[in-house]
Amino acid sequence: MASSASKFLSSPPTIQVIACPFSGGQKKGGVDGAPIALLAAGLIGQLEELEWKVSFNEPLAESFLSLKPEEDANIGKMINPRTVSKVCKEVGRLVGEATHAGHLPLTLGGDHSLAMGTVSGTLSKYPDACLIWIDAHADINTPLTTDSGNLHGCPVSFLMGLEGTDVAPFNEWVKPCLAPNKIVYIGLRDIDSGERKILKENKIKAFSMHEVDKYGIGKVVEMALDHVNPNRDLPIHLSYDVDALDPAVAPSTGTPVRGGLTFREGHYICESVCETGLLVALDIMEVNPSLEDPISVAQTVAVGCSLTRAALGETLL
Ligand SMILES: [Mn+2]
Repeated sequence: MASSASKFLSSPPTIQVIACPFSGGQKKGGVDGAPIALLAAGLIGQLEELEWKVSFNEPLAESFLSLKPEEDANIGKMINPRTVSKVCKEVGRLVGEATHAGHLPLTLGGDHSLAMGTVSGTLSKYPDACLIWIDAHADINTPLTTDSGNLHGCPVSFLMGLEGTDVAPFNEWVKPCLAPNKIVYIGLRDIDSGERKILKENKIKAFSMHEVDKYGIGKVVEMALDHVNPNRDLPIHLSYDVDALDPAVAPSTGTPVRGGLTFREGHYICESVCETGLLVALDIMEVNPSLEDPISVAQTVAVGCSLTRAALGETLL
């Protein structure tokens, strides 16, 4: 039986793999190929070797994942709003189902807009859970502050119910469920000016690469946990965007930014969260197997798998 399983899960500890081949939260094709690539790299067998029971949803059907462009015109600046809303709502339902069954949902994106669904699903079961967001970006633009209109840059603002997010079709199902003191970021280094203001005004805790350099990753993870989980007794949702890693480590992703986490820093975060025994949900987002040469793609997919294993019990010794 998986020794890394958190005390919140039922027995036998079970991972529910939710494969979301979805790219509608941003403009580059290919991120929808990530779940299949991660699975083809042997991820399920690797988790079984860590002694988890693994159940697997059929990937969300292609027909479900897009609308005809004429059916999904922009709303304000938001691109593909109806599709993103519909897909995230369904992902939220699946994550909610898994968590209520006492299983650990492992959501394989897809782009990071999906976290609107995954975090909603986790908080429906564990309203006191905290969120650890590993990313180069804060993903906290609102429909009012976004420049690009890409909803993968906005999920956190919807979860918090910030000004501008009370908008159809999202307000038909997204509940403002995340308090600003329940999230912590690690890895940030590319923040829009509107986001910088939001982070400041809401006193949201963020450890950028500057703090990683200054304190080292061990201290940063400890301070991050101290902020959102001071007594180490609350459930943790870990939402991991592989673009937090340096492009030398994870090159095949849609919005790479230089100066990111090293291979070990990236894995250390996962190992430390696992060691808390509090992990209840995991997202692995933004692997895009179509952007780079085959070697870089294989490297990025392999890192997606190894981060997942590290969060779910793999240790170096
Ligand atoms: Mn992201």
